[in-house]
Amino acid sequence: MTGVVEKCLLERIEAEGSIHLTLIDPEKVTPPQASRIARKARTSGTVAIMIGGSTFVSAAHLDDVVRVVRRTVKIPIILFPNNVTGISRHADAIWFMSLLNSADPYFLIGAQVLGAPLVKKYGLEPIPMGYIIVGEGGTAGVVGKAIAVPYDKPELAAAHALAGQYLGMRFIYLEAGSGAKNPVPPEMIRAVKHYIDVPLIVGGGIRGRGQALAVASAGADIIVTGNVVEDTGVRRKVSEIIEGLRHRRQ
Ligand code: 1GP
Repeated sequence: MTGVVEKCLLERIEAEGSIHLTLIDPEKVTPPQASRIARKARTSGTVAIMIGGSTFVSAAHLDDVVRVVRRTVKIPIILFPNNVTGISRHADAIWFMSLLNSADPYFLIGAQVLGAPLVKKYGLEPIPMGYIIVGEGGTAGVVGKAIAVPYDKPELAAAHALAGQYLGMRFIYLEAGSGAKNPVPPEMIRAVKHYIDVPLIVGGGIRGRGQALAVASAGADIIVTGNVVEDTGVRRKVSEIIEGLRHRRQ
């Protein structure tokens, strides 16, 4: 069943072609910083705020960050958990995700079994998503014990993505790893997009307008940026990236 946050994402993709989501890593920010980032990103045109990171953060701090973002902006807040500890009752939705290329069953189904009852108890909207780590993979790749798909094997990424779709996942995420030197290459995005019918999310290493435009032009429906919003100049950076997406639509 499609919930309100998922509907909002789908409608915005339908209307705008490619949309932007801002990722806030609770580990890297204080609640006031998170509030500032969310406000500026919202003003710049980001559609929703994702909150999550690859390593450990206390439940209390995560709750504080989600609460303050909720007070600051009216756009959807979607959790992006790396584990059961990434679930907060104060968000609207959660990427209910499986790391499709993990060698560890915990990240394929174990954490999901532990987390599902909490998602229900907190009334969070679960959005099923297949997560695929590619290229360097970064911290997410190490923590998730991923066998990262090399950038020069787009057909392998496409096979993972299609398997995710056939298993019922309603979004597919190609993750280069936060702070990746190079974002997911256009050839890989094109190959995946060619195979699947569900929306494609791409993130990791996207720092500016040109990269956002390349990723969107290759077929990404949702672009996620995290690192750039942790630096100064959030509004300028996010505006520039969204400007890149608009350029593609013209
Ligand atoms: C990481 O894809 C996201 O999970 C965002 O990556 O921090 O490099 O923007 P960046």
